[in-house]
Amino acid sequence: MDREQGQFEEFVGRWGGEILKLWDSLSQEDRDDLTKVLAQLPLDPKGWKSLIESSLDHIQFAAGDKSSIAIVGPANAGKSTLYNQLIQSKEDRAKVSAVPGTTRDPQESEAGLFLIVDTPGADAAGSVGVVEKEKALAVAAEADVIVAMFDAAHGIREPEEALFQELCDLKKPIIVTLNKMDLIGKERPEVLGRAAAGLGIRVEQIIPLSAKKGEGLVSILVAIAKSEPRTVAALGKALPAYRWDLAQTAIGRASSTAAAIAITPLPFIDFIPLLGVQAALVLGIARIYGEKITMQRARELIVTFGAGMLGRTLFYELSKFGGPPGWILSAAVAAGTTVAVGYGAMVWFERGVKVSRDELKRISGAVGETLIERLKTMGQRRPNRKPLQDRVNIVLEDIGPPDEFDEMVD
Ligand SMILES: Nc1nc2c(ncn2[C@@H]2O[C@H](COP(=O)(O)OP(=O)(O)OP(=O)(O)O)[C@@H](O)[C@H]2O)c(=O)[nH]1
Ligand SMILES: [Mg+2]
Repeated sequence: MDREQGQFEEFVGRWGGEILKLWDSLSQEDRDDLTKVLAQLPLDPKGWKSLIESSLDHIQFAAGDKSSIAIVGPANAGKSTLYNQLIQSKEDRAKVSAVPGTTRDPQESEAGLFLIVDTPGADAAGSVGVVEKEKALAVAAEADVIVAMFDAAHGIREPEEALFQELCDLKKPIIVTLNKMDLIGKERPEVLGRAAAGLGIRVEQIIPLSAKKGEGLVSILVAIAKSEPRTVAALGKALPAYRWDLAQTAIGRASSTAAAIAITPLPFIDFIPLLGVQAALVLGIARIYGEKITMQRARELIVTFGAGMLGRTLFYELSKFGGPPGWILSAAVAAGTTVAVGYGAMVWFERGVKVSRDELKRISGAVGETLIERLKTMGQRRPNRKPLQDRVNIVLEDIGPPDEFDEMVD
């Protein structure tokens, strides 16, 4: 066995099934690429651990292929309405009606992405209700992600609580949504608060929705993408209209990961893992746009965008900003360049054009400056990775996408 192989085995041993599955799913070419990178890294368990923890979910986003999302909830909550909003093919449309219990069997769209399931509502009685609930739970148990939908007008009562508990027991990522919010007036906060209390979760964990009006759809998709990064490529494929939003979620995620990696003291040169995250981001964005590219190609694109130069320029520019602590500077440069690379990739795959270096410089500069300003409150000392990652995420969400890019896709 050669040295690379041995290193990889040890690496896998530590991180178990997750990585092994991912490794199996890669092409030989990608494996060779990765092996080359691994061979350059010294085997320091501490370095590995923090690096892998930071980037595992991001790798999953780039390489994962999960695609079944079950919409589960009491009868008449609006599950079929949401399903219809999300699927493309008109022939697959589910029947929607005011009569509870309209959907009797699980149905899937062509992409195999959304399974919709009925469960008996509060007033369901007799054997039909029980059978349906069993069908629902069986489908939910097979799904990669569960969207648990409740009815805002009906509220959370004992049967909903019981259903939610059973869904939680499946130990899958669950997105909770409260539908028919259009029927709720100014008592919105109370309705959301009561629902959260009834389900035993925080208000922020509930996504308010009006499936009928199509309000809140993006929030649901983004929540799915965040809770199970391995669904992102499938979501992009099935829902082209939302690719832009999905790609942005991916950029936010990669950039905060990049910031966290940049402040992790690693016994090797930090551009290697950073480049890895950026390559994974480009790969992931390509997959959102339905294009399969190799790791090698992703790296070539990053070079095409001029990211290396960007990092150095940005480092120089930002260090002039009142001499921020080193960790802030590293985080800002890493996140700023990753955002720029991500937007470069988005525009590349969406429109087939290359964004100018000046434009990328402007974007990374703006993101970097804002981060320096906003991270100062975290103090002089280098924080832990997770709080930093969370903070960077919040700042990036506040900044939003660069205006020009929004115009470009309109
Ligand atoms: N006001 C309002 N009505 C909605 C909304 N979503 C769905 N509805 C209505 O609620 C009723 C039930 O919708 P469906 O989509 O059939 O609900 P379901 O959960 O699939 O119902 P079953 O298949 O019977 O379990 C229909 O009359 C829909 O038009 C919404 O966001 N707002
Ligand atoms: Mg239905």
